[in-house]
Amino acid sequence: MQIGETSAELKKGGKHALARAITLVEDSPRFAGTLFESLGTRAPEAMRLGITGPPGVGKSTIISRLIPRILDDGYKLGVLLVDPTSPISGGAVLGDRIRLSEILKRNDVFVRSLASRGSLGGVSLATGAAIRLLEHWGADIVIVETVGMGQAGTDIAFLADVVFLALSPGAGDAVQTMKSGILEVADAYIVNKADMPGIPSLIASLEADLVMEDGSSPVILTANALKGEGIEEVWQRFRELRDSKMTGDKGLEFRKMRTAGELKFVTELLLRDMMWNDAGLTRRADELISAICNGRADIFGAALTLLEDAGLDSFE
Ligand SMILES: Nc1nc2c(ncn2[C@@H]2O[C@H](COP(=O)(O)OP(=O)(O)O)[C@@H](O)[C@H]2O)c(=O)[nH]1
Ligand SMILES: [Mg+2]
Repeated sequence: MQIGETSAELKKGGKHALARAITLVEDSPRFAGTLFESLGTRAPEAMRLGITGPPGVGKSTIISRLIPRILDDGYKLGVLLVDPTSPISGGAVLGDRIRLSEILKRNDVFVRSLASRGSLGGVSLATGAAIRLLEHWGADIVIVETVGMGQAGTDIAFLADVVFLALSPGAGDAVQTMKSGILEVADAYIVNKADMPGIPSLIASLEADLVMEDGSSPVILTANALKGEGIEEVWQRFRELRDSKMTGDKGLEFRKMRTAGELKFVTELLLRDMMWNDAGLTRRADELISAICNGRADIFGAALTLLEDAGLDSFE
């Protein structure tokens, strides 16, 4: 199918076209440009919720509980899982899983896994692009699940309006290694598996580690996602936090900061893609590699030569 046809179908709300479009941007960043050009004017922004945290704490289970709740409010919903190890229905109890699979057939919900391309839950170009494709498809809300621990995985803050960090007892040790990383980019915390022992001490260690800028206490919610308890609170708090963070001058500042990060990221990625797919530059690189190995050139000199050949020689 042609890109033009795919984008027309996608804008009409076609789930197959949306899936095809996401595959296209995953497979080739270069085609993303053509695709977005054919999609035309910018789609309205969705409300974006990031749910991150160590593996196994119940992120997917929380999301599988949020899906019917959000649809009940009449919103069109897109879910991206940058964590293929944990399918969306993986955490749900049997009866719910059957019900969820029925729900996922609806036209107002779309769930898709994305490869994290090697980085630990790190978001790829495809994640940002897929969010925008979901917006063109008409999503009001987009949820992104990522694996986030310590310094790794903080990129989610560049894509989501509000980030919830999910933890569970047993992942308590993880809190110690999370300082100055994912712990700080989170807007709120979900302590999941409330049915298990160790909840109070996990909350206490979180509170001890979190000093909010304005002296207020951090938002720490508890949930038992398996039973669906605490999910309503997650949904309500998301909307409150989103409203306060994304409106007014502060919201505009945040959007700019976020856009700057993403623009840089995408530009660098496209540059890399262009350079290493250029036959002339690849040949030149091969020559330079031999020269370096033979002691006739140094790495930095060779790199600058490549950039010069690519037309990027004006370091001012
Ligand atoms: N006891 C208990 N187990 C849960 C709860 N929520 C999720 N789980 C289980 O924890 C495991 C990991 O859940 P999953 O949602 O895949 O975690 P993720 O890796 O963070 O996405 C699954 O076996 C779930 O059934 C909960 O509230 N209580
Ligand atoms: Mg998961």
